[in-house]
Amino acid sequence: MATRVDLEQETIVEIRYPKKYKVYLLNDDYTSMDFVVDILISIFHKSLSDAQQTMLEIHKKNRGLCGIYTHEIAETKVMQVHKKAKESGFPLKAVMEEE
Ligand code: TYC
Repeated sequence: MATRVDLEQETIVEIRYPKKYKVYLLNDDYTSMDFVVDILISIFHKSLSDAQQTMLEIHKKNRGLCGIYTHEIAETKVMQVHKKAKESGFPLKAVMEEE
């Protein structure tokens, strides 16, 4: 004869989230304020007033957070900033840092 035993089972699930990276713009003396605002709108999808605020923060504190992304997207944002800046003759730099 067989007896059915109902065992309670606990399942442990480990979820690993991808690391996130902060992308910052750095201040310099040559890039125009309008160009930085344009970058913040076109690459970081900020509103005009957000972009103006972030640009002034960078101007005063030397760097400002533009967004937090997965590695590949953060890398792409940095490359897009450098490409647009180079094309426009500005020395604007972006950096990424693990969160
Ligand atoms: N400091 C620049 C100026 O006075 C403006 C500026 C702001 C440049 C932010 C870069 O990431 C930057 N024209």
